[in-house]
Amino acid sequence: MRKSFYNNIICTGLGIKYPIFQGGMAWISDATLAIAVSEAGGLGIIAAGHAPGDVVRAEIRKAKEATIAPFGVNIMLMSPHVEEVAQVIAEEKVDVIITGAGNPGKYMKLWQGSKVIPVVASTALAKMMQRAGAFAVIAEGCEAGGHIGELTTMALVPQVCDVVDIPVIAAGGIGDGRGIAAAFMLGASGVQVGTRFLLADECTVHPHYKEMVLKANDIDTIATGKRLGHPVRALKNKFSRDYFSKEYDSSISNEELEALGSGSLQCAVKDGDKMNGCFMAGQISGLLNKEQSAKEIIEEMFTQAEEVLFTQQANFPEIKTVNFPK
Ligand code: TUI
Repeated sequence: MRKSFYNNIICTGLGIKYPIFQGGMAWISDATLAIAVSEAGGLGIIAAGHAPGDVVRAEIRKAKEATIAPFGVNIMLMSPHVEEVAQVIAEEKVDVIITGAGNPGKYMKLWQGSKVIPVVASTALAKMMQRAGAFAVIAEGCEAGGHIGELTTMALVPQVCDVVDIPVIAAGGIGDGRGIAAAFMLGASGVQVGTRFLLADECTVHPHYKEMVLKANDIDTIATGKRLGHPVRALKNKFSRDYFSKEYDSSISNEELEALGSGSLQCAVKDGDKMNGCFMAGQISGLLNKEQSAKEIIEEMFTQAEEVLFTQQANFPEIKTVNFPK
């Protein structure tokens, strides 16, 4: 018998081959990317982001037509269209509903036909979600791109694992097989990966977005938006540096700051405007250096994770075999 990640609770519960979710990235994770990931054996996720209900419904129908594999929809709870999107995903009976940027408690009843997996940034919300009937939770650390909480993945995941009995999926800072192995060691049953899937061939972002992620080094992301209570991690560029300095400028009002941010993500994704766009991406950007198909990404990550955990101790260079004298 060989040890493997497959057929664990996440794989059997959701009907997928690999316990990996593709992050639901606003404006980025469309049906095309979700289909590719689900066809490759992961869980593809369509991000509703700020889109209205009819747009989300069209993406869901597109995915249903293209694949019989399960897929999920991520609803961003700060969206101006949240009520209508909540209704659409209930009507469409999607397999998995992921929630982000808030507490989905009031929708749980409406979504009873689907498996609900909320993103949590604290143990308190994780416990509340277990009580509310969530199938699992995603514990996302602040290494992640986009909207983030306070805690790191390393600190958050084991603490969440200790307070819930439902499966925990780790997210934030996972970009290769070592990250998967580490997540499992912290007690996770699966991983969610965003930034690496930005570089998937099937990801339809503007080529400048991919170029920026490929060029990024370890310290090239910054968390802005703390003053307004909604921190967002993005690549450093003119937009994010300006925004960051304006947060500390008392002559700028909160309304002005809010206005400055609006439309900036779309500007990055659709126009590829390297100066004025908000290129949301995680701290793991610095590790990523190639574009591949979604299938290659998943297979390469799990091959490496298996090597690290099950085959070669050589991958842990500081763990030595020693013969102690008797
Ligand atoms: O939601 C995300 N990441 C996102 S959403 C997004 S769209 C956006 N655009 C412009 C400005 C702001 C957002 C881009 N990236 N990740 C999931 C996530 N959820 N991370 C952290 C949380 C979270 C934080 C606090 C979830 C719940 C929470 O608690 C709320 C409560 O009421 O207890």
